[in-house]
Amino acid sequence: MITSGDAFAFTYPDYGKYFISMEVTDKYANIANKRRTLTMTTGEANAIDFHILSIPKVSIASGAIDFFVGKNLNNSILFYIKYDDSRGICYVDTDIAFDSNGDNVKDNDKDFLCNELYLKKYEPKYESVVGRIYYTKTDTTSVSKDFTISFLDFEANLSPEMTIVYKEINDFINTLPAV
Ligand SMILES: [Ca+2]
Repeated sequence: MITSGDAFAFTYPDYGKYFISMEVTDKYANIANKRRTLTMTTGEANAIDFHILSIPKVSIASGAIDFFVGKNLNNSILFYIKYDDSRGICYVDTDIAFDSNGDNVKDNDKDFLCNELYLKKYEPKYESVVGRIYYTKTDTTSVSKDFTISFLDFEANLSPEMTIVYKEINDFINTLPAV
C-alpha cells in the first residue's frame, strides 16, 4: 500500500496479530522505517482455564498467548492472571530460560501467583522470551500453558548470520520440554 498525506486507513480481514512495516519518505528524500505489531482482539482475554488482565493487553489467537512490549513501557508488563484457585495452585514463571530462585532449574520459578498483581520488567537479550503459567485443571491434573513476550524495540548489533544463529538457539531453548 502506497499513500501520501497525514492519515490513511486499511481494513484487515479478521481479528488477530499483524505486523506492520512502514517506510516514510519526506520531501527532502529522508527515509524512516518502523515495524510495529497490531493486535485486534475480540475484546476478551480468555484463555479458557484462566483470564489474563495485563498492560499492555495480551493477545490470544488460536490458543497462543502473546505479549508485545517496547521501550515506551520500559519493557515491563503488569500481569494479573485471574484464576479459580479453589481448583488448586496457579503460579507463573516469567521466563523459563532464566533461573530466578537459584536451584539450577530454569523453568520451575514461582515468580508470582495468580490472582495477584505483578509488575515484571524484562531485559531484552533476545527478540522474545517464553514464560509459563502452571495451574490445575478442573479434573485436578497439573498442567501448564506457555506465553511469549516479544520485544518490539529489540535491536541487537549482530551480523545477519549471527542473528540467525541466535534466533535458532533461542527457538531451541524455548522448545525444550518442561522437566
Ligand atoms: Ca529455578
